[in-house]
Amino acid sequence: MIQVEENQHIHTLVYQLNKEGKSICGDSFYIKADDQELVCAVADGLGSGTLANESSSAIRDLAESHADEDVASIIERCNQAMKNKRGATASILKVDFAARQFTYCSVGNVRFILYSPSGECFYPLPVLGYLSGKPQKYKTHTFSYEKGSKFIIHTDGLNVPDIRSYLKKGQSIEEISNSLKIYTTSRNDDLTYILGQLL
Ligand SMILES: [Mn+2]
Repeated sequence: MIQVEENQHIHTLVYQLNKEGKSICGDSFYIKADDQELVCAVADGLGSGTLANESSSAIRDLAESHADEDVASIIERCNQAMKNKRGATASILKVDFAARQFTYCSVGNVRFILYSPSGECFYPLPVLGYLSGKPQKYKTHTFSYEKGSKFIIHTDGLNVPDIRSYLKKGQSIEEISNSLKIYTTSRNDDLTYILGQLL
C-alpha cells in the first residue's frame, strides 16, 4: 500500500505490507503535513493481527488527535493508552518547516535515519523496550536539517543492510522506494516505512 503526502515543504511516501497470511496489519501510521509542519507517527503493535493492531492503531489515533502537542507529550499519551493493551513500539516525528528543525522521540525498534545532502547522517540508537503503560523516560532529539535531506522511518519488518547508502544513492524517494522492493518480499512480519524528502 502506498500513500503520498506532499506540499511545497516536503514530499513523503508510505509503504505498508501485512505479514504473510494476515488480513490485519499490526503496524499503524499517521502522517499529516500542512504549511507549518509535518506530524508523523509509526507504531508496531506487539505480536501480530488484531491485538497488535489494537495497540498500534490507538497510537495512530492519539497522534492524530493530539498532533498540536510536542512529541514527548504525544508519546506519553500513547504509553498511557497501552495500559490495557499488549503494547507497541513507536516513533513520533515532527518537522517545523519555517525553523528547518525536526524533533523526534521513540521507544523501541521503529527506526529513523535522516541523510543530509552534505553527507551528515542522523541515526539515533533505539531506546530499548516498548510502550506498555508503565512509567517511561523519553529522549527527545531536536536537530536542524538541510534542504534536500532525505529520511526513512521504518518498523522492523524492513531489514536493509546499510540503509544509509540507499538514502544517499536515491535521487528521489520514489527511486529509493523502488530500490527497497527486494527487501519487502519475505513478509515474515508486518512492514511499514515512510520515506520523506525535505524541500
Ligand atoms: Mn514488527
